[in-house]
Amino acid sequence: MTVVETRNGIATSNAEWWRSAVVYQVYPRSFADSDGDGIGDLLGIRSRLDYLQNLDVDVIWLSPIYCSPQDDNGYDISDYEAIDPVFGTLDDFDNLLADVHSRGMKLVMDLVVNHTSDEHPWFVESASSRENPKRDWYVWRDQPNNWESFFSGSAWQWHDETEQHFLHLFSRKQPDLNWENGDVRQSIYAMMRWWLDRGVDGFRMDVINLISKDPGLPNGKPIAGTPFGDGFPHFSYGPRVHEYLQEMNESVFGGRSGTYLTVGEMPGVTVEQAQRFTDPARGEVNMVFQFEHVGLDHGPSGKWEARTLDLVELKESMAKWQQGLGDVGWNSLYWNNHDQPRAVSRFGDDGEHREKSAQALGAILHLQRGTPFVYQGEELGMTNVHALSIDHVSDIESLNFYQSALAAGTSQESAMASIQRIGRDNARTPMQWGPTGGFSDGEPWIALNPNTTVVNAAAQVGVEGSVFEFYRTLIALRHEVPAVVHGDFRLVEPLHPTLFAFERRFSGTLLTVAANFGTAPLSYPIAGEWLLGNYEQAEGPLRPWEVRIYRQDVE
Ligand code: TEU
Repeated sequence: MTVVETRNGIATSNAEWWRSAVVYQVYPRSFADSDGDGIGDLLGIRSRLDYLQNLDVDVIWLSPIYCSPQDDNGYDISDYEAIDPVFGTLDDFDNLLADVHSRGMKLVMDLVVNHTSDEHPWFVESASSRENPKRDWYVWRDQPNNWESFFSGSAWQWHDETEQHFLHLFSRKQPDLNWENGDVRQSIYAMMRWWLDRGVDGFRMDVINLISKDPGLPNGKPIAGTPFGDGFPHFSYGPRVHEYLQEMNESVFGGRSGTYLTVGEMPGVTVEQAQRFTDPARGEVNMVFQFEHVGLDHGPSGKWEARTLDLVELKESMAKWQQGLGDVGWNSLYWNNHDQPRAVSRFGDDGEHREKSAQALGAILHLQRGTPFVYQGEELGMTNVHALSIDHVSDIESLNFYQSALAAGTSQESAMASIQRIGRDNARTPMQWGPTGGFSDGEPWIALNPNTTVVNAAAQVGVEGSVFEFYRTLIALRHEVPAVVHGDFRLVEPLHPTLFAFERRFSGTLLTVAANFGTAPLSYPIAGEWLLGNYEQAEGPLRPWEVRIYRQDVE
């Protein structure tokens, strides 16, 4: 391995550039529309690269842009090696990639290989007859088990023509691939190499801890009040998942001179499992997306049931992951993405203290150890939608939930309240470029959040004290202060109900980060020299949603 100086002046292996990088997630449908059809596209993204370069992010992760019937907004892929016409062409992609690279940034693709679309030629063949050579590429059974789909209802779909059921953990248009079949795996690895040959810099791997299932596909424990069982223990972290990831890593990245970023999305992953997945010595993935902190406000029956978020639990969870992946492995850091409600609405205060709380959340995340991911609009403090009616809901998960909740006797009001609180459309409204939107000249595919009049990029870029400029400073700190990247982590005052404070220590430097997650003045004296804050520098108690960062030299 070559040893190089990174821009923060620490000698590390350049193969590990992702440790000091900040990733920006683009949800292409909703980022920027160049042709006025109301749907964002590749040319739109290309026209906004100045904005991303100004923010100083290192990597762009694109949610899926492949050919797709768009049943799940592109997470249902019908051709892995073609761009959906709604987003552009392969030429547009190559031009975008070249522009990203010429600006010193990198680009990471979404890899969705737990399932394909039912319109993918592989599935079309597989479904054509029981004798077809690709029959075994998907999971077919005479009898379904009792697993429930993530998107409500049974995880099995009856297929009339060939008189068997097929497995779909997500929508019925997303049949699960059978990873036990070696030809399936080799075809996926070949496709990944095809993208690397085009020049991409890595992959974000969709639900990659679900690819190996318990081969017997046993019933799950019955879930009270439903006809279903909990299949999760049988379809996640299956017996061959490590073997598959090692095989993928070797077959796809082995022998290449380039170095790549890989992040596995892993619902339900534990710290112990994540250690194994991200231990560099095992050659699987660089980091995982874990879900613990975004599950703390879920009730016993799941995400649609509200539970009050407790700051002490949030701190405990985050500290656990910081410690657990401190010596071996690596963390990803995120507050939100295209599946989660907006961070400031969920963890902060999106009313009076929207800007301060968005900044405090930014600091708390970006100053932890790991690779931070910014979801488009988070850097502006974009919020949930709030006034949404079912006629305007677009997301398949929310629509299916609404139907099944009503069928089970839930009131319309209560089902809508759940969707407004935690539905995925909250994150998917168009990027707010200016006071009238600026996303598209046409009618956007999903309505803009009306607060674009006040919450928008034009009002923030270059404006001192804005959420955007604060994020820019946080990203710069990661690039410039080695303790941000490499420092160890210690939570202080773990039981304090409104203080979120921690220390990072590295090579003679101690950083202290302290935030007031409330509005009452909070005394927490910190030693050292002032580095950054989201208010005018002052002594005395922390003001509402104030965050302060101090630096001192230590032994
Ligand atoms: O998400 C997987 C996942 O487990 C959840 O976040 C899921 O979206 C849902 O909200 C559970 O309640 C990934 C993608 O990020 C998501 O957009 C896709 O819909 C899903 O996989 C299927 O590809």
